[in-house]
Amino acid sequence: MSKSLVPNGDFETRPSNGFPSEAISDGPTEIPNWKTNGTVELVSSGEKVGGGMLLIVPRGMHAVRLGNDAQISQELTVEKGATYAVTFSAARTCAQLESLNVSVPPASQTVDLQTLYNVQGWDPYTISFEAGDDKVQLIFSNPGMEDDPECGPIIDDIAIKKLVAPDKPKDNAVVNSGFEFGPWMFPNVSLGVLLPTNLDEDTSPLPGWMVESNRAVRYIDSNHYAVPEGKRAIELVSGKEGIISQMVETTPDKLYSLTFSLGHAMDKCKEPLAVMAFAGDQAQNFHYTPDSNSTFQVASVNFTARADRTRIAFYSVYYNTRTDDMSSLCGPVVDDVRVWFSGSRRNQVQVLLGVGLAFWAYLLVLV
Ligand SMILES: [Ca+2]
Repeated sequence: MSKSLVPNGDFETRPSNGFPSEAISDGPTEIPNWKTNGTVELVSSGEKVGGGMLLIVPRGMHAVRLGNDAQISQELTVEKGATYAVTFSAARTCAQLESLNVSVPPASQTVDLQTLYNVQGWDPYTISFEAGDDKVQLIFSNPGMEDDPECGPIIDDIAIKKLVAPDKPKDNAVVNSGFEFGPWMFPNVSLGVLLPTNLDEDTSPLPGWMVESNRAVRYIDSNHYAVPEGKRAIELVSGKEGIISQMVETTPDKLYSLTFSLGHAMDKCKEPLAVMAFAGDQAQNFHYTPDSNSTFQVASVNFTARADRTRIAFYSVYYNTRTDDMSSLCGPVVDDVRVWFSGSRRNQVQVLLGVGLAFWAYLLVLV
């Protein structure tokens, strides 16, 4: 088991009176390492609830279900002042509006589980916090009050990772430009990690970046997806409702280029794939054009900085789904984002000249 898992974060540690599914005793089940409040149940893979619905256990044999207003918590030893990302898997049990509140007081975030991002019915998510002390309480609670007491979110695989602030490269104004710094990902989970809304750039689970929208973007790894550069990238899975952005340092009135890799994750995502890229007052959309030699292409936007900070942002132009199940959400991949001083207009002129020459060459071939 990974050292990033919090103690009994996968709920596979056997309670002293056995798992409820073994029906050894009728007493309330304790959950080793966790404190509980309200109706918290250890559920087993293959178990059904009233109505015959099969409970989803993300991984392994066991997970927990939080009933109305119920919570589980655990005290963690951390490094005061450091920023941490918590990765956990969550599933909803009923086709109702379910959400999960994750808090490390005073930080608190509610994750919406209404959107099903893939057909397996569960997804890994991440949230982050800055440790105000060397002991913190990690609390998962179900803020819902549903009519059916058998509803309520299921959680599993809770892991924690201390985030390291990436160095700022000399020739690139973008921090964490290749998305290599981010939350914990289980090496054998193929679903990536969803990054929900995060407007606080100082404590983002993806250092340097914000998720501005109310839907999530997916953090993907090269073990399971095609990644343009390094081991990690972002897949924009929520159309115009999944926006990642960063405020980069710029010098007013200077000309810059934003370049990035636009790719296909090779996850059976149905094309067309396209992103809208923003840099200052410029916005441009780019379609991914498949090339047999590569899973990505490089795109660029030129802009003149108007202030000492310029916003760059990306969203997916389309709402894409996978071709095999027609419902799992997917989209274009963005990686290797660079903002650099282009100094003069020369580069732009060269590109235009190049395009012009190619056009004339094309005409000559036609003739
Ligand atoms: Ca990368």
